[in-house]
Amino acid sequence: MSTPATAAKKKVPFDYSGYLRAGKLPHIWCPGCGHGIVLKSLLRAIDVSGFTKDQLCMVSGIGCSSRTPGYVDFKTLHTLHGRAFSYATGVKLANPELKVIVASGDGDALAIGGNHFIHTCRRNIDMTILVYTNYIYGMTGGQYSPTTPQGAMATTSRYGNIEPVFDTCELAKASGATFVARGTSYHCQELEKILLAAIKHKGTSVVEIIDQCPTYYGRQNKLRSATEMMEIFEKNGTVSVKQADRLPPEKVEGKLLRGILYQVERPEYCEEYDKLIEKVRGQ
Ligand SMILES: Cc1ncc(C[n+]2csc(CCOP(=O)(O)OP(=O)(O)O)c2C)c(N)n1
Ligand code: SF4
Repeated sequence: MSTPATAAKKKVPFDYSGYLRAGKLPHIWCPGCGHGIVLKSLLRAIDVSGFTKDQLCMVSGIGCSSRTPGYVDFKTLHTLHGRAFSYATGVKLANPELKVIVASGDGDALAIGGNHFIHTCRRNIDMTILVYTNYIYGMTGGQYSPTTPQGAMATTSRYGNIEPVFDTCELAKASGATFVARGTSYHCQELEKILLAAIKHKGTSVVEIIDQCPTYYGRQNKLRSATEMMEIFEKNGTVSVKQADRLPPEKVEGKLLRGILYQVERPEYCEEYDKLIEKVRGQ
């Protein structure tokens, strides 16, 4: 199989097939959906991470983004809406040697699963959480989610959403996550690097990924194509942390920051649990 590095050197495309379950394809995603782009960035990151397929476990709840584990040839678990973090915690505690990756939509992670999300971050258990922010509930037909912008249309906000949004990254940081980052489906090579750093981090790493749902968010908000939606991520919706440092504040205001926003070291939950077992056994 060609790795991203060897593929680039040989000028041949990276071969994703070794990481995919051919029998599960074609995937369910609509044309133009961002979730497939994110999967490709993730697989390239995994390829350079050094983790073998058997060392990885991908867990999800329910939603279009939560279908991702079905397509990858790792250990996988497709669970209940909003409960991926609980299952992932169980997997990690039972098998601390596994690298656990959670795929969760903004509805799955922040609405029905919001409580599980904050407590997972608080524990700093070693897992990588991907929050797919497409501003809507995709799978169930376009209801508004905790990240739907104020004023935006959804099937449950026909006159515009009046609810303020969650800042996913601030929420993760405040809850105790030790690695917090943001990327987009437009900046897919940058996303690959962010995901690699997140996978390598020990503790809870949260990566918010801004991606597009052209079918429900796009159509209801007069964004006529996936390209138009991704151009917003590129042109006026986001700015990288590196660029932001060099720009005057008025050019950064109102934009989402991309890149690694926060990283610290703190005791990891499974290790603390093991120490406790040793202590109790020694008494
Ligand atoms: C307990 C429960 N409540 C509601 C649902 C219906 N449901 C399935 S997916 C979903 C929302 C998915 O949206 P999101 O998590 O943002 O992911 P996306 O589809 O946009 O990737 C809902 C409400 C369910 N399956 N189970
Ligand atoms: S409904 Fe939206 S999120 Fe779901 S597959 Fe289609 S474009 Fe993607």
